[in-house]
Amino acid sequence: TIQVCRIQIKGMTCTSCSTAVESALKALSGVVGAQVALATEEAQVHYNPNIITHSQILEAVDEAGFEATLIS
Ligand code: 9UX
Repeated sequence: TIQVCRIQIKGMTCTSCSTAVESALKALSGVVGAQVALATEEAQVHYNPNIITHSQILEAVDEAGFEATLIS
């Protein structure tokens, strides 16, 4: 079953930042969809929990250069 998690992302200042984070998320194996909202500093990620954990999702955002915290 596909699950959805919400992530708070700090450090994004422009649309290129949010696009870069969104691309990094979508490139992850196990992630089936991702929307990053610059204004609210939030991302919503649809993922297959059998393939990827939310810690790995947070790690990918950190590696893209931003600070990620799990909301739900
Ligand atoms: Mo533009 Mo966003 O350099 O960091 S990508 S501000």
